[in-house]
Amino acid sequence: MMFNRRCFLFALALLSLITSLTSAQLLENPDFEAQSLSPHWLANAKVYQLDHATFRTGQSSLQWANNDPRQYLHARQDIELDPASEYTFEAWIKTQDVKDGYVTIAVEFYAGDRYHSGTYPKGVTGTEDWTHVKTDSFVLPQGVTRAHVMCYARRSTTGKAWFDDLALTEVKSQIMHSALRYPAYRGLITRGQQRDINLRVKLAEHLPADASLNIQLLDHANQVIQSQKNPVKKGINDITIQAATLAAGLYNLQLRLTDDKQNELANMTHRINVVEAWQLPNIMIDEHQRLLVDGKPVMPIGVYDNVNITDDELALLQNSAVNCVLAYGVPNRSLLDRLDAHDLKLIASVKDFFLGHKWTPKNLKHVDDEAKLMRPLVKSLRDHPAMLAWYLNDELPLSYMDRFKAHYQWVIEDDPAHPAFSVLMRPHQIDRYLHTADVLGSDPYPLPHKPIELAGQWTQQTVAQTFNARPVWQVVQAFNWQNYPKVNQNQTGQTPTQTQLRNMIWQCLTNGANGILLYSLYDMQRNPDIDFDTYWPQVTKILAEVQQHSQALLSIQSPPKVTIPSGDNPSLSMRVTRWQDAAYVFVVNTSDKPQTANFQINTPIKSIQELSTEQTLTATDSQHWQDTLKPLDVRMYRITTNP
Ligand SMILES: [Ca+2]
Repeated sequence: MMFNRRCFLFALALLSLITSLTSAQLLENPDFEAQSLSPHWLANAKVYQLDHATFRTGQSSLQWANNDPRQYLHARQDIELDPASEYTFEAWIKTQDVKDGYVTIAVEFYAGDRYHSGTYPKGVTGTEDWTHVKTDSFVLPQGVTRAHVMCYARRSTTGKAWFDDLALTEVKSQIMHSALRYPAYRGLITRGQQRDINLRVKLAEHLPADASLNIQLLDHANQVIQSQKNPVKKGINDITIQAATLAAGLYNLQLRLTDDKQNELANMTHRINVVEAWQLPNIMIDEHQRLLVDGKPVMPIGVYDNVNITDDELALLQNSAVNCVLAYGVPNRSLLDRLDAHDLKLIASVKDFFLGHKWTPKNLKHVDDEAKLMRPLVKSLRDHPAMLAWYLNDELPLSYMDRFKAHYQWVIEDDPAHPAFSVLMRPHQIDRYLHTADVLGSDPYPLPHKPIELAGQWTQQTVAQTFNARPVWQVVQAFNWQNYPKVNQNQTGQTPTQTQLRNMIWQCLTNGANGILLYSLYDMQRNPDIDFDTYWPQVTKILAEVQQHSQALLSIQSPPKVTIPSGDNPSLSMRVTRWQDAAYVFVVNTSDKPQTANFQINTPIKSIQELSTEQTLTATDSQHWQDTLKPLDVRMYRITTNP
């Protein structure tokens, strides 16, 4: 039993981590300057090697050498493409004595594991110096979920060749992205409290001049209640739509982007749902991007685990600041009962109900089965008091976009009372996922191979990409990469120390996250460099501190202005709030060197206390104080001010 469970845990964890190693760029290691081809390039060493003597730029290239015409091997990289965008793929190729074919590049598309189609530019043969090879621009065919870019030689080709300076470029992105900033959460407006609708529209670089946005508000009978036309520009457009007094009911806000001849360039519909105050769900997201449970703001403090979590483990969590569990596997009522008995809530995973990926349930054989399996499950658990949210997507790529939207729509229809959460691993394109979930997050796992600042940088990008219209719940590394040898090219790792874990969590919080989840409980139980009994008390201490300050963090009272003079301390991040009768300033030093900061506040200081040490500080003058933060330290000041 134990053995089976471990395998299960490992398999699920791997799914989540396999793709996390890739970063924001479209291709990894496109110039072959990294130390090894793996993990980004899958290339058979029989014919593919890094060559440090021949290269177009930098200090290396990819060499292909083949004497056996029966040997037909590819070097490839899996990539994520957006169905709404158009791309090109190009490379430089040098050849030597290439015969019976040519050396080239290609992009191949797959529907699940089934080959769908590809784009195959003509390549280079004979002996040629560096030659540019490029595909025509292409889009993702319908139904395709995966794509590979390839460097290879056609079947039966022999000789030697080099590849360098590859580029996969998005030549035309989706022209319009839009989100409601009010009412942001599922378009919910409480009748009688309505105010102007606030819409953010982001328009691509290739927007024609004199484009305009036609906006109509339609009621459930498709009667136009309101209509307006706005001129728009490239980039961000914030548009206000005056709210007429609306009766309770469903409305559609229809956007049509047109050029100067009234040709439609794009369209989008946002749902508006006017409800009576008593109809608001007990669990929801408010307009400040906070989770509300029974009307009160709550900071989700969670851990990843799975549906087989034991009662002993739940008891352990109950005695900590953890208030929710994200459980991999198919959720069930008995799990919810057990969580409820331990005062914990569930983020229930339905992330696997997609056709055509590695973890698709075996009984899901056709795309229609997704709804047949997922919707009854959602309906069967939605009334359980331990339900907190639905987990819709764990790092699946953009090619699933139409189905992300469908799954989200099912949750909205089948369970209006719980938000939907998705975690992505490319924070720079999270705006594409705005209409696939109510809550978004990203999962930087930087240590020890990447800078610890990644935790804050990803959070900042994620918050910016959601237009402040979605709460951001961040996933924080609490595992050692050595637990994942297959995807860890360095084969080394290190569990974040107490100082590093605290630092990463507070980087997320100071950059705008309103929830955090640790990845993962099962990793903490198997990290090779620190045993669980030593680590868990350190973790609970950090989480208790987050919980202690969660009401101050989530407070929406207008805060004072606190600044650190520019040029000073770029490695500090800060969140300033006001709660009850004091101002709170949370500051993180992401540097491994001490940092001295001079803080300025726009209101006269009466007293300053540093909360993690309970130390009283003395202000430099009525509006300044100075403090030195140790390497990777987090300081939290409670400041009372004179009126
Ligand atoms: Ca190179």
